[in-house]
Amino acid sequence: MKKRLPPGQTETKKWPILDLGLQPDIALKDWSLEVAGLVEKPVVWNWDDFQALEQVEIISDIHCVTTWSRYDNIWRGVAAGTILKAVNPLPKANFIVFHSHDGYTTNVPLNRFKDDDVLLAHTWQGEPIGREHGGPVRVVIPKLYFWKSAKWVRKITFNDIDVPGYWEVRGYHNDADPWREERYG
Ligand SMILES: Nc1nc2c(c(=O)[nH]1)N[C@H]1C(S)=C(S)[C@@H](COP(=O)(O)O)O[C@H]1N2
Ligand SMILES: [Mo]
Repeated sequence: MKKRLPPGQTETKKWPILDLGLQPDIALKDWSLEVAGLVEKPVVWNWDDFQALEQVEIISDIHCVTTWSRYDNIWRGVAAGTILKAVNPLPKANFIVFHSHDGYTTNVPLNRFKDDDVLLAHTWQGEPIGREHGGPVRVVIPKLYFWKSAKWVRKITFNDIDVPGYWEVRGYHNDADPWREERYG
């Protein structure tokens, strides 16, 4: 059986807060999500549009590169698969960049976004995700270190080339697999 705690990690029961020192305050009436780039049907969803999409609940563990892990987070939101079905990426779209309201960006291969545990979450343990943790909506990609899970996400772009994000150009590993300890470099 696969161990639950990746190498070099320590379990924590609390949920630490990490950001660039800026926590954008986005009212639901002002919230939108744009999905653009190499897709057949680009979209901009407002809050009601987003809530009208199929909603799922997914339980997953968080692994942060700063060595904390937090088990059994109950997320609710829209699965990556639902978004992919709506926009239909073009065959040459192999990479994704998430863009956030604080200026943060992070990149993943499309194949990582396709995992069935990936979602855009608005709820954690039955409560709306707080502003400090990236609400109204944040990305959750459980199989990668948590810096790949963009808080306050406002836009997703599909690209043919891989465009490194905020931490990726500052020495973090491009791939971020906690089981391979892809932390830096
Ligand atoms: N928009 C945005 N998303 C972000 C960050 C950030 O600074 N801005 N930090 C990343 C990092 S390094 C981590 S560990 C997690 C922290 O999420 P949390 O504060 O909810 O624990 O968010 C990731 N997503
Ligand atoms: Mo992190």
